[in-house]
Amino acid sequence: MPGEAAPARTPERQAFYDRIAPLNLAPLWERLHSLVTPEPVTQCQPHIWHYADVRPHLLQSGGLITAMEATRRVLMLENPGYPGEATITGSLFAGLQLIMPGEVAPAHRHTQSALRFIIEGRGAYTSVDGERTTMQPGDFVITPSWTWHDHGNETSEPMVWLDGLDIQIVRLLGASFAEPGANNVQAVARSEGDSFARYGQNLLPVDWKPAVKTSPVFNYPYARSREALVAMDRGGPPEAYHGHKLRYVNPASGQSAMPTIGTFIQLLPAGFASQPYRATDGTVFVCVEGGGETRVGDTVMQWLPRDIFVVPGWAQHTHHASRESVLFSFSDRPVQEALGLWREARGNV
Ligand code: 1HN
Repeated sequence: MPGEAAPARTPERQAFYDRIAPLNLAPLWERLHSLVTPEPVTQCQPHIWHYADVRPHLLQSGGLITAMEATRRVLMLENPGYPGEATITGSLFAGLQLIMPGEVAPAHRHTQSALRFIIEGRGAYTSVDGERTTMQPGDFVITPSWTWHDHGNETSEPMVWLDGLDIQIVRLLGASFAEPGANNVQAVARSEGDSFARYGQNLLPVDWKPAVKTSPVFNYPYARSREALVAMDRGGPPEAYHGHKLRYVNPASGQSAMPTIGTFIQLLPAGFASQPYRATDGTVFVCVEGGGETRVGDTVMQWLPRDIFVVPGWAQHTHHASRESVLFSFSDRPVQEALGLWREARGNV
């Protein structure tokens, strides 16, 4: 067990540290207590972005730069505890992407995996390795690692979605690769709905073997997720800590739909108040429907549809739904689970 604090820094010791510093040597005993903490210590702060506050600025960015010039016109949601670090939890990236009518966000690929959660507008498409999917509010759409992707809005309304990426995880591991496409818009190679038909119906092509860890289903439509939650609610009482909560899975493995980002959707019945809960994965929530509040210590975050909020890892929290509410969420839980690190605590412990 590390001690409570670093040993005293005497002048003699300091002189020694100064002598070894040019050799790129440093004493562990000065740092041990802050490196190996008895419980998680994070810079991540609870924070909420109200969509009504963000939206006017996001739309202004539409007049400032084109999606083509920006490559991706995204306003990053930066955690106030990590200023300038392009992260919302410490391990994950989140941003709001705007694509205006008639625009194209040009094709590229990278080793970072991305999720899209559709916030506003309906009918723009994203294309993943030659297959397009049309996006509707509440849909959860995946861009797997190293797949070509471009987006286009052929509707007459702006389209906004939340991007979630494993940027900081890939950076930590030194595994970032990226390249632009030969063309801005990928050629369509398969008809729309092909992946959903093959992989999204509790059926799999008879001779198919998964080549990658990411789910072959790349659009999980909100209509289906919602139907499942509503049926669960009709079927019985909510679970005390999460209400009715489901995780999105890769149907070929039963594992999380994305290898590095866990994604979840939950229904909180009107008046439901969850019991205190915490887990080591800092989590980003989006209110899809309803309204309520989430408490983290002394911080109260009141949410309405399209609001986005973050609960730091290991921070005890409770949700209260004033109306029947649906929350989408994502975290690095699958990474922690794969490494045997994920922990949760239920109740006031
Ligand atoms: C990216 O490629 C997209 O493809 C969105 O839509 C957000 C944030 C950081 C780095 C790459 C996209 C991104 C991103």
